[in-house]
Amino acid sequence: MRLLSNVAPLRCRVRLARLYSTGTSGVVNVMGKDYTRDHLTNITPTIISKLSRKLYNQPGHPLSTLRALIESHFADYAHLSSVSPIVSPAQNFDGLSFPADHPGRSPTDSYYINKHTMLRTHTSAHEVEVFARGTARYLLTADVYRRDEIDASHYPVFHQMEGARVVSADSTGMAELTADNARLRAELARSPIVIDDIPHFDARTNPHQPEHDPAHAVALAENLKLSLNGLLLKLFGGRANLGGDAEGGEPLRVRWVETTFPWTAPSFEAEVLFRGEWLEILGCGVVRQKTLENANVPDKLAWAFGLGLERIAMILYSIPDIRLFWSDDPRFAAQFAQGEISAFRPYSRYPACYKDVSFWRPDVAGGTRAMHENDFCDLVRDVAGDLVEDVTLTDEFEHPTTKRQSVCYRINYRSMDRSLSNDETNALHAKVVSELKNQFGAEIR
Ligand code: FA5
Ligand code: MG
Repeated sequence: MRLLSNVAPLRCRVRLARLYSTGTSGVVNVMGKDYTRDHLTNITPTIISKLSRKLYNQPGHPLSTLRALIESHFADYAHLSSVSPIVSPAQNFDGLSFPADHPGRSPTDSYYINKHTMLRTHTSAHEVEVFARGTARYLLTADVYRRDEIDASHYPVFHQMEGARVVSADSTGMAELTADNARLRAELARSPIVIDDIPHFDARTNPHQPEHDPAHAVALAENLKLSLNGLLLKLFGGRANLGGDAEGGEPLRVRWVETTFPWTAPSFEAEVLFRGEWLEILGCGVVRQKTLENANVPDKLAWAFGLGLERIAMILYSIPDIRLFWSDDPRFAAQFAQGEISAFRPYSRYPACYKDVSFWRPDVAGGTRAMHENDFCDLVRDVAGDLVEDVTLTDEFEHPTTKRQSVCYRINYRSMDRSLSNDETNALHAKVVSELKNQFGAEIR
């Protein structure tokens, strides 16, 4: 959906004074604490209202059942949760060796309370502190926050589970992994699963760390993949609603692909074939020694993974829209029982109502940058909450002489629970337009 690059030249500095009503001074209260605002502050009331929901603790909620299922696969791991989502950029990025110019750090992509404090964008933000406590094996379940577009599969809050295993960097650690690998390999060989594997490292495209003995790197990467193959078999294997051939007794197909993360090498993603499509389920890798040094455990080796709970739950429960996880409608909650995976039965689909808004793209964040699509989406969420189903950029152009950019967004208003009246939709849309003017000084076309 993003057609424009998010960097646009600075323009219209005169409008600075009436920018973003929430302002760059004063305080913002988050989870009972006041934080001083600054030029990075972009957390919104909608996001603040999500911070204490803990869907993964709600009995019967699909995310809670899924979490318990994954915990049962890693039964001898420490099961951690309820860790505050408020972290420092050092926890979320620096401790994990994210480069200074990594796009994830941008306030267009992440929620900042101020320059010292942000909402975690992934559960890996807690790796260093948990490693530092000496925890050898853990799973950590938490809500994570990313500024993003609005559609059926994107929501600014979602849930991840991080898993990690630490061993000593000596013959004891290697013996532990080797024995475990033999056991897991034998188990999987007897199971209905087909694994499209790739080498545990590739000197050119997915190298092991220079600090690692290649044999150690292989043992770690193999242990990581074997542990996750077993998990994917537990989650997806033999599910009646797997669709297609799987119901006819076909084995589960898992595919491993190379990727990169700043704090792991080698790094991988696992994909599962579901209804004819390969779906990315998780990212993982062998943890860089730098990360273990940051945790004061330089004489350890580790692997880690992070998986997205909504993505898996939407597949296993046939849930068509990510907003449903947040629904208070009893027709959603009453369908599910803790510990059982069952297909969601849609209760109805109410009419959609499309409304367009065209405006000259204003400057935001104290005039430091042009409005990004994620800024617009946050504004729409603050006005319309979960009554907005998706937002699409339908047109844009740059004025040949003034170089001002014009954009047109189409907002699809649709409730999951009821029919919206025309009056209600018109009022919501009028509020979006007036907030665009008030908060950002946008000129409507
Ligand atoms: C990460 O977040 C890494 N922290 C994963 C990791 C952990 C790597 C430990 C190495 C070691 P990524 O951004 O790809 O990576 O997200 C991981 C998973 O979260 C994805 O595979 C997907 O299942 C889920 N996910 C990512 N973005 C979204 C989204 N916008 N909505 C729902 N699920 C998402
Ligand atoms: Mg990914």
